[in-house]
Amino acid sequence: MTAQPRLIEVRANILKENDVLARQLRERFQHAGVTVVSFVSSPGSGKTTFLEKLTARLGARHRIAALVGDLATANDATRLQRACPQVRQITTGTVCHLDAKMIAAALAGWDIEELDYLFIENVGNLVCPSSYDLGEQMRVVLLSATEGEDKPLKYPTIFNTADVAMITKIDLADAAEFDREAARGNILSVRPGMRILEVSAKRGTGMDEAEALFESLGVAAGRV
Ligand SMILES: Nc1nc2c(ncn2[C@@H]2O[C@H](COP(=O)(O)OP(=O)(O)O)[C@@H](O)[C@H]2O)c(=O)[nH]1
Ligand SMILES: [Mg+2]
Repeated sequence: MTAQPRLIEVRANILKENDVLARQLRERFQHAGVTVVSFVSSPGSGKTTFLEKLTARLGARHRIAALVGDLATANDATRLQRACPQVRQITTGTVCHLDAKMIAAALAGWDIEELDYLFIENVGNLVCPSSYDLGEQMRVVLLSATEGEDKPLKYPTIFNTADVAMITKIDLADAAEFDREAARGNILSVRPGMRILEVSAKRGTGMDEAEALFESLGVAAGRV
């Protein structure tokens, strides 16, 4: 029998280590009563814009914090700070995703027992983040109206590892000749029954429904 290439072995070990750490994080979050939601998408799909608007709404009634990941710069943390003062930027250098170890390190010094919600913006990428559990309770994958309807078919794994899909920049759908029904069909063909939201963070379209979803998540968990 041919031996497994070493690279595959190392990768399997890294993922296993991440899963163990993510499980510990999930237990810690549950124990602390904090609802943790992560957001994944390609760069520029509108994660930070959506989070700016969502945290402004939820922040009026709940204690919220955010972690944001990028290869470089603290731009997103600076943007989010206005609506969500408790925010930390994770800069990954050359790494194309966040992992459970980075989340655990970024939480150092925070009393998560004091939080109702923790939002995590992953590094913009439709590939790498799918393999890394962050201990979150819900993962939301964003697809903007300017990216094309076929992305769920090309990047099925990220849609399969997410719980909810959010079509963003819906205000640009007509200009981009974005076929909403085709996009929904593609999402559902990859992940039958997946909940799909349509939003425009700029115009406010769909934001009530999005806010209600996160409210219900906290209430269902008995946390807020
Ligand atoms: N028209 C429109 N533009 C948006 C919307 N949401 C975000 N954008 C724009 O899309 C660009 C990327 O948004 P950003 O939130 O930084 O995306 P991220 O990289 O996924 O965090 C920015 O120029 C935003 O102003 C939206 O709902 N409608
Ligand atoms: Mg961003």
